[in-house]
Amino acid sequence: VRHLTTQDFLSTLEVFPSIDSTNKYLLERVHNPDFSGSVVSAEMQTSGRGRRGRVWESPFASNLYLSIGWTTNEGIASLEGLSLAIGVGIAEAVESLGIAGNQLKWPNDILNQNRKLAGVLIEIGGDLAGDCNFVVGIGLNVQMQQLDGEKIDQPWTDLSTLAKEQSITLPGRNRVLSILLNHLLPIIANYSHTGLQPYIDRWQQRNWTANQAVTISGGASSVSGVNLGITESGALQLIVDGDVRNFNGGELSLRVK
Ligand code: BT5
Repeated sequence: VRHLTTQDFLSTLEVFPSIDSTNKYLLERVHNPDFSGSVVSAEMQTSGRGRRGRVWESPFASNLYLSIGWTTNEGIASLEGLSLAIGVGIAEAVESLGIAGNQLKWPNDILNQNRKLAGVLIEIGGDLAGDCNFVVGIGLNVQMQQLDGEKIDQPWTDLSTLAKEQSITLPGRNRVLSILLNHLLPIIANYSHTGLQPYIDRWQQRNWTANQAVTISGGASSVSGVNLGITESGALQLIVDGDVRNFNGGELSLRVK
């Protein structure tokens, strides 16, 4: 087993004017050593993807659509909970711009005052017990343009709106990208040593709907309970009918009850 280091990343940085999906592009190539550790971004995506076949609206300029890909022989288990740590990294990067009030919605959304600012999609290929390929995809709204109002079926926001609301001057988008990478690459490179542990409190501090009644659903079934936040392995913990129960997995979605 060889541990990753930050030097294993940013071997290449590709910027596309337009692409179908930065995640798709990198997932198809990351097994090739030339692509391990690479970062791919685009000005727009024609089929930006979310989880479970959902769409990530990706209009031209000036948002960030970005994927970070690498191979590892440490197996999939070494990266359990990574999407939660990535959420913490994005929230802290945004806060370092001076923007307050970010919240994390399990498992993978970054919200600000109940509006979605960013989403994370981790995709995995290869041999899950051994050599596997990881792609972390991040969509961060910087200045949403050219989007007809009804396209996104939930409240959303972007950094420029938040900056105005909070009377902050935003740096340029390329600077935002570099700040984001400076937060995320060390998290990813060190994750197989650190695990989720250093991120749990930082996640809990930003837990959207902490101690509130929520419903989680997956497919046809749903469960309601009080949101206690995350466990050591990144499961969501709810009090359901007086019992503490843990819910795992990327197939579930959370909403306010
Ligand atoms: C996500 O999925 O939040 C993961 C989004 C990951 C996007 C990045 S962009 C770079 C890389 N390449 C890709 O192809 N994807 C990744 P999910 O939790 O399933 O949320 C999807 C839902 O978010 C949609 O159903 C809408 O409700 C909402 N949504 C779509 N586009 C949005 C946007 N630009 N801003 C805010 N919310 C959006």
